[in-house]
Amino acid sequence: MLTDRMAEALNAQLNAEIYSAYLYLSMAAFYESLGLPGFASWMRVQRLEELIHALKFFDYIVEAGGRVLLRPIDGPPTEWEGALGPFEAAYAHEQKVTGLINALVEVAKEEKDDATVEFLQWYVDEQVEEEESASSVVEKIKAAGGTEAELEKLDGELAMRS
Ligand code: OFO
Repeated sequence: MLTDRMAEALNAQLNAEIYSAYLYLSMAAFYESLGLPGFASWMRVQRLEELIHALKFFDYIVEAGGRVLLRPIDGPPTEWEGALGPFEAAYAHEQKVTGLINALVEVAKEEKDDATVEFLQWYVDEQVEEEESASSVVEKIKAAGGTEAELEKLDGELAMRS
């Protein structure tokens, strides 16, 4: 059984994961507007990953005897600087989410909730991948040097993400 504090913290993270999905969908829309469908496709896939993260919280709260409470989702930004802007923002966002997950682990430890500490380990590991996948694309965009041909090549590569 979750304590009230633990259930509240898990619900807040469920909300944050849905916000992440909304943010990445907004980035997909931005890339569509730049004529970079491969970049947009990468962001659409990321949006689905975030919904999976959210649903894992949903299921866990229910299984652990808590109540899921869906809250309003903040509106995401809609404009960034060029092709690099969204991925730089995505990397910064994932670093922030890592901090949120770490704080959640601390709450679970303070609540002496071993099951939730164990459940959260999946997210601790996942955040290492999340940061890496955003930062690796930041590096690729920088390496492309902003030329049209290189960006198009990278667009084709990012379109492969499934
Ligand atoms: Fe859910 O990991 Fe990204 O935000």
